[in-house]
Amino acid sequence: MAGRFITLEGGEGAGKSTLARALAHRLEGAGHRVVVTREPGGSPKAEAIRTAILSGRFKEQGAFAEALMFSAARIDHIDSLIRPALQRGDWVICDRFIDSTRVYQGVLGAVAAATLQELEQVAIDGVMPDLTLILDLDPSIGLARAAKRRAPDEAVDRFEGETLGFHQRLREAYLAIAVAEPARCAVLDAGLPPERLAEAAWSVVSERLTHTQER
Ligand code: Z5A
Repeated sequence: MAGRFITLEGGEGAGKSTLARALAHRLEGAGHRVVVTREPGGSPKAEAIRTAILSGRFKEQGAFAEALMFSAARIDHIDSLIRPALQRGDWVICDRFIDSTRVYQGVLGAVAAATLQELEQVAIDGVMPDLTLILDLDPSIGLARAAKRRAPDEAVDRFEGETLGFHQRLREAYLAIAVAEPARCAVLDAGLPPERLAEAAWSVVSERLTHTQER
């Protein structure tokens, strides 16, 4: 496809949304058209599924049911937003994608890797990220950031309410993906201040992707 597809991954409060905006700004400044989106969500149908999942309504049904819901949202998101944007030649920056399913439902939810792999292939139908930036952060810092941002009357979401041990295992699982797929993934130190993190991300993007699509 003509465009480039970047996904941002990492734990709660790692700074993915903040970095997505900063990267989009840099890419637009370099003359690219950019679509910033997120998962679960990114299209009206997928946003409706997001609301249902994050309310915790499917927790009782187990991790496999949640994986199916995330995949259903992903199929609509790809069909209605991501694939058309990439076909137009736009850059797409997506806050979370397949690695979140692998980590949350696979490693932490104990859904078999082979099952998730098949589900992933069906859901993405060939739309694989060109680059995945993994924002690595001590989970106690990420959770503190998320708590600070939350309004006093706002409840924690389905995953934020898990234990610190859960979030530590999540961090390790992301690092293992980066080791297994070095050509696609790059790990960034998400403990850096936002401007320095954006600079580090921009170096990776420039080095790995921009030379392949000068406008
Ligand atoms: N999930 C799943 O289980 N399976 C799947 O397949 C998919 C998702 C796709 C979505 O939650 C949940 O769905 C997610 C996994 C699961 N659950 N968790 N946890 P979400 O979208 O609501 O939450 P999130 O993805 O974790 O995003 P977040 O909490 O909004 O964090 P963020 O985007 O990484 O961070 P941020 O909004 O950019 O920044 C958070 C705060 O930190 C904010 O006040 C910033 O100003 C501050 N910040 C940002 N960057 C920095 C730096 N560099 N330094 C200091 N402070 C910073």
